[in-house]
Amino acid sequence: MDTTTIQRPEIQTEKPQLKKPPMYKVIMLNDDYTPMEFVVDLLCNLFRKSDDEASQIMLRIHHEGQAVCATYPKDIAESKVVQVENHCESQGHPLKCRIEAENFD
Ligand code: TYC
Repeated sequence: MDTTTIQRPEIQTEKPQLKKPPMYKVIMLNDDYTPMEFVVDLLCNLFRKSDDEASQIMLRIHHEGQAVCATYPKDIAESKVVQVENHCESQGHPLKCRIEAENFD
């Protein structure tokens, strides 16, 4: 009888490590000219906030100078900034926003 052992190739049992994409905060800045109602509408329409949440974020920006509106992967965060600023410019408002990397582990 042939007693040769057949060596099986190692079977990889570990799952491939799928990394979450780094996230970026969209931070909206205060100014003295953009109407409060316009900012609330913008937060509802572009960031899908409820009326209540949009009002809270708008007031935080107004009182503290800036606030985080939402976090997204980098390309989406950048495109939100462009959408916000294009919309504001088209309506004659100076509102600005910027992105900032979240702290990564
Ligand atoms: N400070 C503005 C006002 O008194 C309101 C405002 C809020 C403007 C948030 C910009 O990102 C902003 N009309």
